[in-house]
Amino acid sequence: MLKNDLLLRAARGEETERTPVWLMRQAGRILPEYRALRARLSGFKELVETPELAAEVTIQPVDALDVDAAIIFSDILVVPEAMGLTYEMVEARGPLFPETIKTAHDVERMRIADPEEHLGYVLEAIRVTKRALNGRVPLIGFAGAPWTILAYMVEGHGSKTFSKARRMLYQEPELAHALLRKITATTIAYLKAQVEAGANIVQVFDSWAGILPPAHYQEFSSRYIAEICAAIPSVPVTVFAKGAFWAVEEFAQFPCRTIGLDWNQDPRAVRPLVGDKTLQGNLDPCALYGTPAQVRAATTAMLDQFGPHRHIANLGHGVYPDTNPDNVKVFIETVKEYSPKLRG
Ligand code: 1CP
Repeated sequence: MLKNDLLLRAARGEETERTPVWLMRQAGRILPEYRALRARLSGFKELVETPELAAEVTIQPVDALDVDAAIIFSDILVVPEAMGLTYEMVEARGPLFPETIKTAHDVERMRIADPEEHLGYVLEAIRVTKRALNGRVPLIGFAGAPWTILAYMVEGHGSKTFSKARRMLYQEPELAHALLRKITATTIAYLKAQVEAGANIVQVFDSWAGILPPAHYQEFSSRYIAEICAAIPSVPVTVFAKGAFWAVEEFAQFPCRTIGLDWNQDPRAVRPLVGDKTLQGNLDPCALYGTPAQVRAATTAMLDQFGPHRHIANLGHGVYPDTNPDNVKVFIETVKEYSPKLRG
């Protein structure tokens, strides 16, 4: 039994006494306690692959920030690794795949991962976290959308353009689909296993949605996200496709419950397009660089735009590591103080 189930009730579309709030990337470098723990370790992967440590940093923001949900500390790139493509996390630079996907043979070599066998450390981290949370708040599980995972597997690292990955969609669409099918099968099994391990809601991150033209988005991304949503009927699913403003009406037809908005989207324009779906978002992460009074004003303006119900307050993307945690607290406290007033 959950003591605070605001997030789940809002996700299901039920009316709540106030708007729930959490932040994408809430576990991480904004917190001094995260940096202290991280400094004692060999690297990011040790943290991700040691369930007790992953659980500890998952719970840090619940203690420090009093958010309404925890998100399991992991990364979307554990999925390509489970399929057979190892990643490194280079300090201050980001992920790097020493080998990438180029040919049909490379795609054939990739396995549809077995969650217990290849991602057991994440499932164990979820179990440890659930025990330690003891029902304080819901736990969010997550995975990358197949297109975003393909982008890293083909490109090998972060990129502004992901032009190698996008080239594959034009030059070898069948090869891209073969890989996307394997990623989708892995992701469905993985998210189901996360739910079995204790995740109360899951989020699909399509971080690189916005670099595709709409026709390619339908052909190579959204149809696979729809498959994932249909395969997870037991908990609410949130779809966050950064930059894909054109896809919102399509998502409204998906068997998902919540649609994440980035800060480029106007909630007042989106609301009439999405029926009874819940919306999540969407304060500009840079708004947290303002003074506390500015953060308060930006947050109340955002809450006014979404209205009282079917909203989960969040940023429009992950919180930036150099954000002052005091301003993050102002954001959270403003949601808690102001959103009940919206209920009149
Ligand atoms: O030690 C460190 O602080 C390294 C930075 C870091 C962290 C804290 C990385 C490297 N990943 C994470 C954790 C992480 N990644 C979480 C934790 C839970 C939380 O939200 O609190 C989550 C949900 C992710 C998901 C993730 N990883 C995404 C999707 C969300 C998004 O931000 O769009 C993506 C694209 C990644 C890849 C990745 N991992 C790390 C970096 C620096 C990147 C981006 C690289 C790039 O620029 O392409």
